[in-house]
Amino acid sequence: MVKNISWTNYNNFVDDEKMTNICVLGMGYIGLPTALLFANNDHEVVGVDVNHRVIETLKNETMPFEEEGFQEMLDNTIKSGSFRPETKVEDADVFLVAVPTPFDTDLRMADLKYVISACGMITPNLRKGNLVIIESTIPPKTCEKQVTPILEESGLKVPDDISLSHCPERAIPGNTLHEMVNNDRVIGGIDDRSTYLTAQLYSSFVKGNLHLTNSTTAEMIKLMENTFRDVNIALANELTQIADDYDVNVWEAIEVANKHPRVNIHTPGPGVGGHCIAIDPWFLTETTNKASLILTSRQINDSMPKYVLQQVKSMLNDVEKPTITVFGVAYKGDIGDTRATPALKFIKLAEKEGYRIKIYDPFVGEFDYPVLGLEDAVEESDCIVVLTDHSVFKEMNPGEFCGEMRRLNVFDARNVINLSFWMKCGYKTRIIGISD
Ligand code: SAJ
Repeated sequence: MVKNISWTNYNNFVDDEKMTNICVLGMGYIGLPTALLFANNDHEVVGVDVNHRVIETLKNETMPFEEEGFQEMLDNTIKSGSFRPETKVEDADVFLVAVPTPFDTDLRMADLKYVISACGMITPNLRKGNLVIIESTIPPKTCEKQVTPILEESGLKVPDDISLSHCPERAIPGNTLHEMVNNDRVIGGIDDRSTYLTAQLYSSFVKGNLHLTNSTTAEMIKLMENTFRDVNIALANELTQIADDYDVNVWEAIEVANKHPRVNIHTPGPGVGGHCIAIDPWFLTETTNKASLILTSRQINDSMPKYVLQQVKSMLNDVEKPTITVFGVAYKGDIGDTRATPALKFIKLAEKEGYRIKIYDPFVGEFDYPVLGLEDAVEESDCIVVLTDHSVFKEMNPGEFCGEMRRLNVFDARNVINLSFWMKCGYKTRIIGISD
């Protein structure tokens, strides 16, 4: 049963355990911020990654990615010695695994190779009394069935000698620091002692509530949250297509429907990207044959790049081999992350139609296709297609580059552009979910 933390109960299980030294495996978007927060809150943290380049970058006191607030924390904790980046696992009181869980696209299930390998790296350093925490997103029963046997290769027993918990991260990229500190956390131990130890540890920096449960429930809760969002976005995307048939402005309809106290329809768009929302529903459903709504929602969201392309095609009927400029390939606004971005599918489908593609994204450096400066990207273009809700697109004045374009068309798959600016310049405009 999920219960709020009770420190009375907690005292029955935990007797001032020493949890000062933490070894965090995986210095990515979650592991590194988590390591820095512990190091900033009275722990001695070793941050381990098998990628030597990442460790070198950290040793030079540079964040490998941008997230507000963490550069300063890295400077301070490296200087004070409370955070040390290393390539090898070291003895510790607590081992925290925050490595990626890739999606196996052929099998449509979680690929646990990094979690398994990280647990294997810990095993030689395990001592009686250690706590192991898995933060990586994992399918239900992974702690019990996959992690426990690996840790027991040490000769120690889970949970008698080693405590084990799942404590999924729930912070949103772009606002990681605020959400890691202020969001509620779910903590699920393999037994009560594991749960309480983990709660004690996270209470050093988490200001939100700690919800205590068992490991399998925690694994499922994390996947349910992201699946809820995926299904809700799919509903918005399906309603958009239905509204188009009725010539209804779906944005207005959703806004008014959401005034109802118990309705909260999400926002339609060109599809769902990132490493979480588009993937976690597959982790939840990989061993069940009872999922239908969840899988249909995945299909709807995956079909959105095609829907956007159909709309763009209808604007360019009379143009032979059009050149289109994609505005935004990041999977969402104001970040440079392109993991599983729906823009990639849109671009590949458009190329198959014989379109020439140019890309502008002020946040993205590296991508599967060249990312150009604004002027190059719009030169001789027949249509701009907005796929990401970057703030810069909201106030962009197209007057500055009208002259570079061959034809003045814009399709906005995020409903972010300032229509009056574009219409004033003579653009033919279309927005997803708003019929002509
Ligand atoms: N999107 C829509 N319509 C919406 C909301 C989002 O089309 O109404 C699209 C976005 O454009 C993006 C994708 O969905 O392509 C996912 O973006 P997101 O902002 O919904 O989520 P992520 O993947 O950045 O982060 C999610 C968060 N989960 C929830 O909000 C339930 C975050 O709290 C999790 O920590 C993160 O997944 C994770 O790591 O699991």
